[in-house]
Amino acid sequence: MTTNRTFTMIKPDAYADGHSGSIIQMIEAAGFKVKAARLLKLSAEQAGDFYSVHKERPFYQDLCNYMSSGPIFAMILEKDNAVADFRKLIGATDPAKADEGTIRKKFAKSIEANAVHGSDSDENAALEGKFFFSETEIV
Ligand code: YYY
Ligand code: MG
Repeated sequence: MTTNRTFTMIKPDAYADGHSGSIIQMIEAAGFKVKAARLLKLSAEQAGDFYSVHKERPFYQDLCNYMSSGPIFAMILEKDNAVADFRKLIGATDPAKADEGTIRKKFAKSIEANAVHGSDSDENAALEGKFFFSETEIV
């Protein structure tokens, strides 16, 4: 089912460095509406659950430690073709490969501290949104 929604997190470094406002500005300027938003700090266990699809990958433990190292800004976003358009807006996972004008090109520090998360499918967008928000928190 296509919902025209995606899920994003502003990751700990980008939040700590004070880039949340600039990142949300880029998101809104690209036509996304914020439907839910929440600032929180994940436990290492919650980060592990969120990224469990990567649990066999060599970077998994570092990623969980990083994602639980400080506050993150979680949001559900809405726009036509949200998942694909948001992936375009954030750019490649590795900021060295991200296109000019993308959020990761502008704010990512490394492949791990790459500023933002973006869902990779409608199915995952729905699951990831539910991980952080109840239906009543989506406005
Ligand atoms: O969806 P996306 O965030 O672009 O990349 P994924 O392949 O799903 O990996 C999730 C997350 O893991 C990535 O944003 C940073 C981290 N990571 C890493 O630290 N080192 C890698 N070689 C690949 C990914
Ligand atoms: Mg991914």
